[in-house]
Amino acid sequence: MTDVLSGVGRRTLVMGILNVTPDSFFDGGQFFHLESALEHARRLIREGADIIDIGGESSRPGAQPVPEEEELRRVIPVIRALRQESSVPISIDTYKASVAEAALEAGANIVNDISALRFDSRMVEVVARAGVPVVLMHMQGEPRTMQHNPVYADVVREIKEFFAERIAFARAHGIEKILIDPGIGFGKTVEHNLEILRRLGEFRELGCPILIGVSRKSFIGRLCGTAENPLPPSERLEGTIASNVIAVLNGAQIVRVHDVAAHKRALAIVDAICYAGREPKGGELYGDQHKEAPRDGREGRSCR
Ligand code: 7PJ
Repeated sequence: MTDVLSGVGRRTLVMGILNVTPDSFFDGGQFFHLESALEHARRLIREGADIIDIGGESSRPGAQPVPEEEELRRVIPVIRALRQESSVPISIDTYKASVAEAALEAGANIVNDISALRFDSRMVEVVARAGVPVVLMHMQGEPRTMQHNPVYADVVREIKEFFAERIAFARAHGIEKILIDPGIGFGKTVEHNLEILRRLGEFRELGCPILIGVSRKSFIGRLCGTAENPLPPSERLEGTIASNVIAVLNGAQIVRVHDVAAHKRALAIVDAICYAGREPKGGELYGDQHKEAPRDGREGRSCR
């Protein structure tokens, strides 16, 4: 397979979420069994997903860790079966090196690590050896406790410093294809999430493609409802699209979503406006990462 992310910088890529967990907050575990997981994957592909992100451990706030054998039992059969019938790029959403390794062996093409290679010391070697792209996501704390009073002096500055260190670490171990993700909802208040989306352009200075995951997250429920009575996840599509449009305007190149069809339509418009007649620039394609970094991280896309 050629570079699975060759579209980056030419249009916005859509990563479709496939949760293979009994406790996933939105799909409520309905895709836990192999056949229903595959059916959902097929639907995401039909709707135009550029990447399928498969995860076997819920990382929603307060979630308990899943034992390695259970995570393997959930995701590996799905990856193997999906790879049999489709060449769609598959990313594995895990922070466990053994799960990433087995997933890559079963046909996955990208490692999406919410811990940015920190939780499992072997992960960096697994990714480096496979030569695949990695998503480095920022999180303050750990899923079980991360929403207990997260504090930052300057949320964007601190996440940028975190990325600078993590990118250097990954490169020092021979990883070349690096995506960054500020980790919306992972140890962040509603205000932190909003500030990250507002100032997302500042992350472009780091020279790595930016991935964003806002899909149906709780800040949308709170803003569309109230803190005491948030809009439920099933009602958060419009807020999700609004957030993703802003993220793309501010430099996100990949959006991680539950609702692929709706985003393909919305992004057809956004991309027609923002990507028109535009060649990929530095920081948007691998290999160009050190060339022509935007001088002012606050500047928007070409449409501004
Ligand atoms: C994210 C993720 C995210 C990346 C989850 C959920 C919680 N991976 N895995 N970015 N979120 N890279 O989908 O609500 O935001 S699990």
